[in-house]
Amino acid sequence: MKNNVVNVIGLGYIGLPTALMLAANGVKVVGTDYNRRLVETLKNGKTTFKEKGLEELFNAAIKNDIKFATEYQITNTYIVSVPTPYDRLSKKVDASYVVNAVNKVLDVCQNDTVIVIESTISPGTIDKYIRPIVKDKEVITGKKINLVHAPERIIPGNMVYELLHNNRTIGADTDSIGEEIKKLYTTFCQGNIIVTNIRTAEMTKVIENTFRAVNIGFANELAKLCRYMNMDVYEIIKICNMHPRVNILQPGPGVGGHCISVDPWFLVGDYPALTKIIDAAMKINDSMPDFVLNRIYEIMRKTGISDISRVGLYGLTYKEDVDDTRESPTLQLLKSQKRHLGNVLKVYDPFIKEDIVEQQYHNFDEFINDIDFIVILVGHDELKIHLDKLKGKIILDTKSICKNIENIYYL
Ligand code: SAJ
Repeated sequence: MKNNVVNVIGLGYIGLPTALMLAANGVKVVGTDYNRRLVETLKNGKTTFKEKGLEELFNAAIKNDIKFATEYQITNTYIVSVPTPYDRLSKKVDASYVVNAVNKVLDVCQNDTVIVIESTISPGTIDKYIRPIVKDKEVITGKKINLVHAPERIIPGNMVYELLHNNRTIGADTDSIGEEIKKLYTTFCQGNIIVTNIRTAEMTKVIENTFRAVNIGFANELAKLCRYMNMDVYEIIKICNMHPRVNILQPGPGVGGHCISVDPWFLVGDYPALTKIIDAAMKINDSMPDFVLNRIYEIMRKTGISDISRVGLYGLTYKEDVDDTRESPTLQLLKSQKRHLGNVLKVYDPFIKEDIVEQQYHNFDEFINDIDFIVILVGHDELKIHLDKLKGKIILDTKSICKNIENIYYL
């Protein structure tokens, strides 16, 4: 890199590990976030979320003098990693955070700057929303600005390992800029780095998550079909997956997280007539929390449990062993229950220390003591280790982690 400092904008689940990884590998980094509290926490030597290997990476980055700030830095290389939500009605991407960040970068950046967008965006977002503001600024200031899209691919729960080992895609307007940014990522990335154009990079990222969403949707549809036919979906999937070309994913209580439950909607929002399979799969995934609510009701009737206050949900995060509750199936289920004027169910999650829902427990034993019927929505390791504590309870196991236990029901 011609200049010294890389300014990483947005220090969330992706921006923070990326900034730390670059710094730990010898790149001069300033991480910027508009959230003062978050920046203060980092400056005080504390990480802002839990993730395997993050603490060690943080210490290595601090040793190499990483800085954190709320201000955008005057430099020539920026990595933008801010949220890209979607509009729930139109299903289209909401690029306003990215646009704001790029605008602020344009105010301070030097001539011959590269702005790398890591945030997931729908195909065409850079041409539609980012390029026009960059072009305007180039005309007004005479600065040359280069845009790059380098979508992140890391999975929460294994982020640090995947940052190091996953292959990556870099979309750029010219080979030389693509290669320059490839060199930057090569400071830590041991996977293959493909350089392509920006639209292709945008499309591949969304398609990767759509592939997974559609396949989870298929597994969830099988769960519903097998429930209706009174068959064991897990045995069926296990046998089918012994075929050399079949690899069905696992059904579950719904799909959460900020990616798989969101990104495919970008395509449906922009091209509704051409995305029928994606649309159907997303709707099936979104219907799973209600399907679980129905199962709870069915099982209560079958087992004679009439007191809803003796029913408890295990797990609030969107998947196992992370502390992230974004789009979590449990939160979707509680919302739906409330909409149907139901009494709120008891809830416990070892990863969530603050009260974020009503009737939330912070002690597993107390939670277990206060319920007769446990609904497993997340397969945290904590539960897998203590399955013996579920003895005597009615169990609805939506993650298929309990085997050979009495009174067990599945999806
Ligand atoms: N899930 C199922 N059944 C399965 C697998 C997952 O119901 O067989 C559920 C999970 O419980 C969870 C949701 O799907 O609620 C998503 O979890 P995940 O582990 O499949 O994926 P994410 O959202 O944590 O991370 C994904 C990854 N993308 C792909 O696997 C294609 C990750 O590599 C991306 O970086 C990330 O999205 C992202 O940021 O785009």
